[in-house]
Formats: sequence, structure tokens, C-alpha cells
Amino acid sequence: MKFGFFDDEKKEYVITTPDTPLPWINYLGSQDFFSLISNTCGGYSFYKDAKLLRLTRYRYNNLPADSNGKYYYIKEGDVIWNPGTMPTRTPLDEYQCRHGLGYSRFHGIKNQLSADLLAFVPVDTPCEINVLTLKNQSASAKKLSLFSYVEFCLWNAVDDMTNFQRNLSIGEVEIQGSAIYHKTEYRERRNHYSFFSVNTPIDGFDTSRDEFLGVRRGNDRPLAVEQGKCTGSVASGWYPIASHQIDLVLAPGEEKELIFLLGYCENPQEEKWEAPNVIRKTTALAMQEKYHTSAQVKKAFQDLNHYWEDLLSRFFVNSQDPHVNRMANIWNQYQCMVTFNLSRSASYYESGTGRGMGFRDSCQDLLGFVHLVPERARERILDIAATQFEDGSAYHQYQPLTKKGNLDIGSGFNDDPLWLIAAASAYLKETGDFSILDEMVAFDCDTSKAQPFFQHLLRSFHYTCTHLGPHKLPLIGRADWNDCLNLNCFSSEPGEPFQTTGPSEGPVAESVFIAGMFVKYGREFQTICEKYGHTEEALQAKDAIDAMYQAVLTSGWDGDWFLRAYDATSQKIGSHECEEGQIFIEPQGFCVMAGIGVKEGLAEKALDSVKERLDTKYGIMVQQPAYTRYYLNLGEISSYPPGYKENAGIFCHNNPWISIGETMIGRGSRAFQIYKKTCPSYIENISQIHRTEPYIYSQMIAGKDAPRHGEAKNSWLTGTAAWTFVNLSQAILGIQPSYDGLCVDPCIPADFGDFTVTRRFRGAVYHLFISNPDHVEKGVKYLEIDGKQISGNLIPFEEGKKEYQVTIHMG
Ligand code: BGC
Ligand code: IFM
Repeated sequence: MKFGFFDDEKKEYVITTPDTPLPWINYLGSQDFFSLISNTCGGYSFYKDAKLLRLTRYRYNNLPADSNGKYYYIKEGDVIWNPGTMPTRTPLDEYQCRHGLGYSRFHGIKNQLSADLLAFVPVDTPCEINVLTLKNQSASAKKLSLFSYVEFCLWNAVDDMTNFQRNLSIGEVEIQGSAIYHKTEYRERRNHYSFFSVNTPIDGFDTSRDEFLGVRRGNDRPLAVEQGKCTGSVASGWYPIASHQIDLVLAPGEEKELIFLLGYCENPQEEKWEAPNVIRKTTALAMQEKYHTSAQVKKAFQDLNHYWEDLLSRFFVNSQDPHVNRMANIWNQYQCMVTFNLSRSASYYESGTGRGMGFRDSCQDLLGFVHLVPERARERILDIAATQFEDGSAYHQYQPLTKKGNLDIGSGFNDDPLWLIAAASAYLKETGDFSILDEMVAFDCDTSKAQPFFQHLLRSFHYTCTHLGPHKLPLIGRADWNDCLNLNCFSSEPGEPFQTTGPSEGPVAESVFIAGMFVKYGREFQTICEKYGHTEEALQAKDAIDAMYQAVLTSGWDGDWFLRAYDATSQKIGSHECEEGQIFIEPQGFCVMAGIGVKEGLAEKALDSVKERLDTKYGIMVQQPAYTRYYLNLGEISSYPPGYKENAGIFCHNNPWISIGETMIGRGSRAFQIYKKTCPSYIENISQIHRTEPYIYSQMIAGKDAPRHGEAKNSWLTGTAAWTFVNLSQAILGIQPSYDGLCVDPCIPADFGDFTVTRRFRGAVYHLFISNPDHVEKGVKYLEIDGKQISGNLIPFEEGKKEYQVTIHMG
């Protein structure tokens, strides 16, 4: 069952009912100002940091769900309604929500009055613009009142939810003309404020929630709206809001456009501190002036459209499969940019108050956006690297505003260092910019300890070399990619909380997954050393990688698949000998991607085992059989009910690893089958089961052991976006950036047909035509570059050349 459809032409997903299984959201913003917006106008806005600079209030766990946002109430006679239906939920004669690239549109009709709302954040100004157009579709004049509504958050979203004894006395506002200013905490020289304005004279306003809604009412029945009159309240403490009242008379066919602006302002540092409790409005007034007229706003919207057009033009495929085209060209890349902007901070499943930027997460996200924003990717890599310790380990998370490592979480996730090599190699292959290796980068966020970035990569690599366990496999530390597999956790008694730090001496847990990572990214490191002229380090790296390869074959192979790990007492995890959790997806994916066991015939066996034991119609599960009870030696993984999250859920994040693995051994048809199972566009018609947005990926889908098998959770902010894009663009379609230029090596189903790709790469445009007359799944016979035939599959990079016409002959 579907609740909408894709409009590929406009690059929008069109939702045709407000009753989607869950709120289906979109993100507005591309620099510093962001808004989350659902298909019924719920959501909130923040500046840079969803915890510290939250502009509007949102209540997770609220009832009804998703019932706070930027709302417009239309009152015509006794009928009160909202264009997106919430919060009054008055049934509409027509409803539509279109989520597009950086904007959302709502269309509602009630009693022959139409309301069209366009919400977007311009590319270069920290504000959200809402353009509301009301049109009288009837044959007689209409008299109506419009009421806007936003509820301010008192900036720090955690404090806002907890510290009521203080907060209920600090709220302050100012009203000037049609602008309502929120200036709570301005007295403390916080020097920031926000405003909600409209480009027309108003007939009334309210800034106190209790006056506008009524003390015992929700925003579904505001008293002021019911009475048809704002009260002119000026908030003093309690709950500051902003509501404008605009009375309108519309002749038949007449329409009126209103431009609302929610802006964030900081005064220039040099502005003298004068009257501390009166805000200086220079910045705000400039913003209001900038977006006052229809033409100005139209231009800002066009600029936003161009911004996205430009970004998405860097990769464009035209194949015979419309799902592939729409995901690769629009939604998958869009989601990659959202993970670049938001990391894991604010979604409908992440409150925006918890995690900062994850070391591991951000490095993986980069794999999906490095081709879109290479300069910003460079900066991101250097920020991440600065949170590394001198021994190569790293803060697991850092704070986006201060860029300081998070002390509460600390370090000890032993996969982290290697992800930095993953990110760096992706950047180097995309850009060829080896100068990044010379950048001086702090250790432990301390610039006095700065070393060239190359040193960071070297220490990342050495961290694994110097942290090996009894089987010569990497020590897992607190956990590797699987956060919940806590093999060094100890608790003396059942029921006692486990601690995720094990003893510092004695046998400690090892990870076959990290071994696979080490071989894969170690090889990248070796190549980087060679290209950077560090021959000695390259040779040493090769020896360490060869040794690890052997250690995996000797101690990391279980007979039919790769073992997952050894626990703190050297017991096997992910082995046929285990009672539960006999096979895990992660080492199968990473060891095969690293090429381990390919020539020995083990890779094929491991992938066959995945198909046999982990695959379901909705995707591949993390492990099987699911843990049915809590295991002291495993930790959080066994705390989840079977089928959920890491306990045998389907993590969309690592399904692509298996798909990429399949392409390593040339099985294009199986690789594509795996791709399709979790691909949003392919599963759009089971939206009633899947439940999350059908245009983007979710982190997890319930596995076969869960009562709700097939149901997804945690949409948007997941490494799935990056990995599926890498899988589709590089492994399946085969467009692979390499140190020496663009490589083309597709691995596709035999009946996939010919296709073209336009790829912008290192300042040039590549027009690629992939021809597969013999219907092979993999293999490139030769290339024709600008009419010249060459063997192999690398298009050599020529400095200064702006366009390449290439035919890739598969066979
Ligand atoms: C979740 C993991 C997540 C971790 C870190 C756990 O509870 O199951 O998926 O990575 O928390 O926040
Ligand atoms: O690898 C982690 C990631 O860092 C956060 N989400 C869950 C994944 C698996 O545990």
C-alpha cells in the first residue's frame, strides 16, 4: 500500500494523505539554520546545534504524536483548519504534501478556500521562509482570519525540558510592527535572538501561550482563534510564543500571498553593548527587508533549486531501471547531504540533545558526500582527525559547535582509527589532493600537539598493529561497528548494570570485523604511503596486512563463514559452535570487501552462508539465531528482544557490504537483488508494513524473529545513506574514483541493459556510456576514450582536460 507517489520530474515525493503510518519528514537548510518538517507541518528549527540553539519547541513522546510545529490556523466562520491538517485535524477537501530538495509544499482546500504553503531555508541566510497563499476558489466573497503560531524553545533544549523553576521566569519578547522577537537570555549577553515576522501589517498578536491557547487547551483548539481575536499578550516568563492575526476579505478568485520569516540573529561582535535588555535589531531588520517581496523570495527559492541542481549534477545515471535512476540521482544523494549536515543529531528518532558528531559515523557519512562537497569534506576530515589521541585512538564523538571531543563517552572503540583511513582515502581518490596529508592537525584537540595529517593516518594504522589479541586479531575494545557487541563487559551478578570497560590485562576480546577493516583500509594506507613517497612505511604496512590476512584465515574462519569475534575469555562468537548468534553479517561483508578468501574460495562460501542463514525478503539480518536471553559476556546486543536492532534486526547500513562483496566475486544479479530489498523506491508499495518514509533509508528493519518483521525505524540519519550510495554508484554501476583517475567496472544483472552516467570528477565532466552487448555481469573488455581504444578500465586523468567521452565495452 502507498500513501503517495514519486514525482521524478520535480524531484519530489508527493504525500496524498495526512494519515501516513508515521510522520514523514523532510529537512530544510544547508548551512547553519535547519528545520525538520513533517507532512502535517510538525517539527522544529535550530541554529547549528539542535541542543544548544533550539529556536522552536518540540515534544518528543507527545500525544498526539508530532503535534508541535509552525502552524497556520484559518478561521472562516466557525470552521477552523490548517493547511497540513495538524493540529486541528479538521478534515480537508483536498490535502497534499510535497517534500522536495530542501523545501516542502503543502496544499489544502476547505470550503473552496485553498491554502498553499511553501517552506524552505534559503542557502545563505539563517532563517526559514514560509510563503502562504490563500485563494478564494468560490463565486462569492470570503471573510476570514489567519493566525500564525510558533512556540519558542528557551534555547538549550535539555534545560528547556527540565529546569522549570528557572525557565518559567526567564521568557522575554519584544514586539515591533509585524515582527515578534524572542530574546530570552539576551540579558546574559548571549547576544542571540530570534524573530517571527510577516511582510504585512497585522490585526493582532499574542506572545503568551496561555493567553493564546488557554491554560487547559492544546494547540488543536486555541482559544484566541476560536474567539476570532488575539489578545495582544506580552509574554513575561512562562511560555513565549509568536502568533500573528491577519484579517482578510477575498473577492471571488482573489488570492493573497503572505511571507512569514523565522530568523536567527547574532549581533556583530563589534557592536557596542548599550541597553542590555533591548535587542539591537540591525541583523533582523536586514533579513526582513531581504525577504519582503514575492520577487525576493522567488529568487531565494530559485537559488536553492540551483544549489541542489548543481550538487546533484555531479553524479547522474540514466539506466533502464527507474528506481535506480531516482534513488541514485535524487534521494540517495539527498540523504547523504542530510547526514553531512546533521550527522546523528536531530531526527524524529534522535532528539537533537544526545549524540554529537560520531567519529565512526562521520567518517562513513563522508563516503557518500565527498563527491558532492569535496572542500567541506576536507574540513570535516581535519575536524575529525583533531579529536584523535596521539596513540591513534580517538574520542568516539565530538561536539559540533566547539569541535571538542566528548569526555563523557571518551574513546576505546577500536574500529574508530581505521575509519579515518577510510575517509581520507575516499577524499584522496575523489580529489587527488595529496596536500591534505601535509596539513597540521591537532591531537586530542590540542593544537600544540599538532602533526601533519599523514601522521594521523600512520597512527590510526599502528593503533591496530599494537592492539592485537591472543589470535593476532585486533582487540575489539569497548565495541567495534556493532556498538552493542560488548565483549569486554563484566557484571558479577545478573541484573547488575554491565560496564563496557574490561580488565586492562589478560585475555581480551578480539574482532574479526576489525581484521577485515584493517586489511581493506590498510591496503589503502599502503597505497597512500607509496603515492606520497613513504616507501618504508608502505613496506611495513604490507607486512602487517599480510600477517592479518593470514590470522583471519587461521583463526577467523569457522568452516562455512567468517567468525565474528573472540570474547574476553577467548570463546568464539559467531560460530556454528555457539548456541545462538552463530553467524554475523559484519565479518562476511568486510572480509570479502577486503578480498580475504576470494582466491581461496572462502569468500563465495561466506556469502552463500549469508544468503542461506541471514537473508529474508526484507533484507539481511545482523545475525542468527537471535539471542533469546541476556548474555553477560555479550552485553547490550542481547538486551534487545529478538529481531530488533543489533539482535538480529536488518541493519540497512551493512546490507550494502554484502552486496559490494558479491560484486567482488562477480555476482551482479545477487548484488542487485540485495540492493533492491532495502531500497526505498523498490519497497514503496509496502509502506503500510515498512512505515517510515518511502523516499529515504532507515537504519533498521525488524528481522524475522520480531512480531513486526519488515517494519522500519530510525529513518534519515544513518550510515546506510552513504553505504548504499557507494554500493550503487561504485560497486554495481561501477563508477569508481581511484588515485589515478576514474575507473569503470560495473557488476550488474545480465539483463540490466546499457546505461549512461555523467560524472563530474576533479574539475572535468565524464560522459560515460556503458555497453553490455553480451549481457555479462562483470568484466570490461576495453574503453574508448574520445574515440581512442585503450585496454583496462581506468580512464587516465589528464590535467586541464575538461570533458571526456568514454564508451565502456563490457564483455
Ligand atoms: C543502539 C546502537 C547505537 C548505540 C549508541 C545503542 O543503544 O542499539 O544502535 O549505536 O546505542 O548510541
Ligand atoms: O555502528 C553503529 C553506529 O555507530 C551507530 N548506529 C548503530 C551502528 C551499529 O551498532
